[in-house]
Amino acid sequence: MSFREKVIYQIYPKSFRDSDGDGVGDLRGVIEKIPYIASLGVDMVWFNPFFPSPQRDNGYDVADYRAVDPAMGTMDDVEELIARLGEHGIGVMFDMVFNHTSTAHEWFQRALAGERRYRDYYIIRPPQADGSLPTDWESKFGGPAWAPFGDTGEYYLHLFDETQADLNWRNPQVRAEMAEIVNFWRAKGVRGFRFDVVNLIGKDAQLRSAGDGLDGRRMYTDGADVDAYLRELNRASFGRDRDSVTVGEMSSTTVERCVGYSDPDNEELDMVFSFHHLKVDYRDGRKWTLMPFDFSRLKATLHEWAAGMQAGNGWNALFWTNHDQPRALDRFGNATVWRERSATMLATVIHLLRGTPFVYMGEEIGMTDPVYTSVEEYTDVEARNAYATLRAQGLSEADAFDVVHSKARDNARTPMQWDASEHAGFSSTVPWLRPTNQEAISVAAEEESGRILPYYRELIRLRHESPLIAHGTYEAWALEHPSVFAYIRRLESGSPEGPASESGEALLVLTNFYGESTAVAVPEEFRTGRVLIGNVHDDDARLAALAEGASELELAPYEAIAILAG
Ligand code: TEU
Repeated sequence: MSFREKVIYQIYPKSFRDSDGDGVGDLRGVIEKIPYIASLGVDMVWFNPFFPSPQRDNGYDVADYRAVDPAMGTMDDVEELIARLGEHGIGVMFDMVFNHTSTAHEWFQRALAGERRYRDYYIIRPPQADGSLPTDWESKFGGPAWAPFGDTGEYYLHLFDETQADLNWRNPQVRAEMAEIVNFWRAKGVRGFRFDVVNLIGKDAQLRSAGDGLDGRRMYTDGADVDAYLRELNRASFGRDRDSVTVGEMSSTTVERCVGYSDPDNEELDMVFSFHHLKVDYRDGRKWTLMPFDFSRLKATLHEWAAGMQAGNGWNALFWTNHDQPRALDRFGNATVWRERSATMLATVIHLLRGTPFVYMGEEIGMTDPVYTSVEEYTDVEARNAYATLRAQGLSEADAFDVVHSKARDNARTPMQWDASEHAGFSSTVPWLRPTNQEAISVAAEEESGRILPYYRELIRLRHESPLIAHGTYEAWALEHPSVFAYIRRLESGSPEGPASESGEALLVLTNFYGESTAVAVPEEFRTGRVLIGNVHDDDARLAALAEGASELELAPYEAIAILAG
């Protein structure tokens, strides 16, 4: 099965299920929940890092790529997990954090101890002649991107936390090490690999300052060498498996570069995560601000990426939420009045688009951001730094709290809500992050009478059954509509996966992003069509009106409807 036909489920292991009562999720907890995962119908599970780590960035500070953090389990547990998921035909995707290691990694420690070989694994520079830092680059988590390298008087680069030292990919030994790590996991049956911020591995060869008063990102993002490094990694590791599935996380990138990374002819990666559609509620492009989302920008961005990637033969990973993003329901839907409707609408947008859908744990039951009342409840290094910065900029405690409340990555990291019990069925004790509304939102409640979970199962089934959804082309529709996002998918009868019927197949997807009903034009070929899936169940009269000559369809609040051409 091609990655184009798959749906991938993301599990944040720290928050999925705690099997041993320490308040932190673990691999045995995931094993317990395999029947649930299998019931979703997903094809692969992406696990956030569970490798040994000081946990300064929740596992993205890896101290050993070939072992399991004792708090998460053992190597036996990983092997059992891979085998047991495999019995259900579900593959695993591991998170390869290859732009940087933890400073606790043996390589960094040996570099600090003066071993030349390992010093060359990192990016270490003396200060400039005037004593200032080597470049003007800033850390993504705030502050400068350089920290003192022991007492040598030199500095090492860290684009993220100070304990996440950037690796020197110009060094062929580093590249060989990374390929060997992938091969270590391939030998254990791992076929999926997600590469963390992988478009940052090819920094400016001379490591120059950007000098633009910004954060320096143009000097280290999408560098000229990234493609060559990816191709080399592909050939030396995952490219040897016909059934591998790879996705690169691309920070601040462009459609053009992502076409290059994911065009199969280039033999780099299968697909990319990009984030521009999740920045439409950033004021002036800055994350730690408050702003309602800009719908016209959201549409323009989704369209640009769908059309642009198709034109260049690239492939998108499709997602609304992950462990770094607040819950989409709170950003683009209405989590209070229209929770079920807006959750299923958002799901429809992603699952029927051209690309491979990713479901982030809890999204399929309509989980929302936690309702915390104190900044102390936020644990993430980025949120803590941001709060301090906002306060230093003069924001009141209340205003700084509001920003953190809506933007913190902790929002997506609260425990999976299995049932309404005190600790949400996640743990027998107080979890590391507190769930706040499991009485209303849980797997148990959804299984009993919810609408979101069955809808996700149906969307996942459709991706498997419909070559039109997996392989069809994308075409914009009603791009100027102020509240509807719409598109058409087509599968020509001549195409390899094409339908038997001579005319081909076509699907119209209409989604209303607002709580008021609105009318949208329907192209003639769909007026006598049939509904493939929708989240409002009184279609009949409206479709009859269309068949009798109406040219518009009235969409209910947050309605999603997909119509197959008749
Ligand atoms: O994230 C990369 C990244 O730059 C962002 O998602 C970032 O966390 C966010 O924009 C800050 O506002 C990846 C991982 O997904 C993330 O969890 C890690 O913290 C980061 O890399 C460093 O490894």
